[in-house]
Amino acid sequence: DRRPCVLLVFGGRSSEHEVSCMTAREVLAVVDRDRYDVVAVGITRDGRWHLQEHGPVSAPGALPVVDESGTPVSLAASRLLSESSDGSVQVVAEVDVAFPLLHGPWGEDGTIQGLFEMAGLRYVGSGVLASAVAMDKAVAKVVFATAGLPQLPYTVVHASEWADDPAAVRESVASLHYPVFVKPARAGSSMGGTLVEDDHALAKAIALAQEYDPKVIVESAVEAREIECGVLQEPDGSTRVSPPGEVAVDHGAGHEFYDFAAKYVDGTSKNLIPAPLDDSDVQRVHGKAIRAFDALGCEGLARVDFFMVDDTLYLNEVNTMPGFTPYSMFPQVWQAAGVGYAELVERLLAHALARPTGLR
Ligand code: G1L
Repeated sequence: DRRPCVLLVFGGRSSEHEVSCMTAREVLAVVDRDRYDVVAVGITRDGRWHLQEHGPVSAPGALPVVDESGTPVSLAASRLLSESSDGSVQVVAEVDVAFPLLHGPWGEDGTIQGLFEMAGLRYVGSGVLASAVAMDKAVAKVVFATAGLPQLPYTVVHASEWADDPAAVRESVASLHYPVFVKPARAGSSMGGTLVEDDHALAKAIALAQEYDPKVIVESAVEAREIECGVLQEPDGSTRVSPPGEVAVDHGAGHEFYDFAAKYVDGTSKNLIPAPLDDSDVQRVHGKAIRAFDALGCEGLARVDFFMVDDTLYLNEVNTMPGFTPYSMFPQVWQAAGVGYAELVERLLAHALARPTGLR
């Protein structure tokens, strides 16, 4: 009988359009064509869907983007459709499983999952609720606290509070003790964040974060190791946790973040995999990672990030759409567990195909 048809969706309206395109190239290169048919659809920055017969395109030396010369398509239930200029509609593919390589930083997350739910289509990764909650760090923190997961002290700054009573905001931030880290509550990547040493620099940092999201998080900024681990769900619903990895933070020249090339292109960033931790710490990371995964109701996969201060592990965040090039932390920690990139893609598809549609 026919092979299951995988719909790879990438690009999109987010600031991570090119990252998504780079990731799509890598995934397209490893999907097993003996087991799956594959159709790729790119979403332009303004939201139009185009068939990508040759994958994302790029000029030499430039980052890849969606090929806008591809046939315009739309999704109707599990059918991918194209419309001719005379108005007639063709079925491009009967889709069995969607693989969304997308990420919406303005509260959009969970939206494409909602589209797939309404279409009755299986898809890779977490559902509507877990995707949306994981994207909103302020909401996620409430859920984690209820699950008994330790977190660094933080406060949420709503736009109206900051506008109406900045003195009260300054006071609650001061009670966290400086330095603090100011960041947008919902943002795809590390954009819009500032390390703030004292009260004088707070207003500028909040204004920057508000360019990305009117809801802002201020968090106590302590020197900490950054420990991350991968969670992968088997088709039977059981979960596996990878060896933890460690992000090597450059405390030197104010490089709080890696540069773009190190993170996505050549893998020269200094991740330590596995993280140098003793067995009991690894066990604690694993237990908290599963608790966090379950607290949000994640499905398929997630990367769970921690801060480690002395011996204390604080949950930082859960990423339901982690960086997914072969150089990203999530594929790397699974590589360390003996699960290579192609096998990782295969497992995600197998998990998604084994899942029922509708209420779970
Ligand atoms: F579908 C998965 F597997 F859940 C999934 C979806 C998206 C995994 C990883 C990602 N990541 C990305 O799409 C991105 C990091 C390239 C964002 Cl633009």
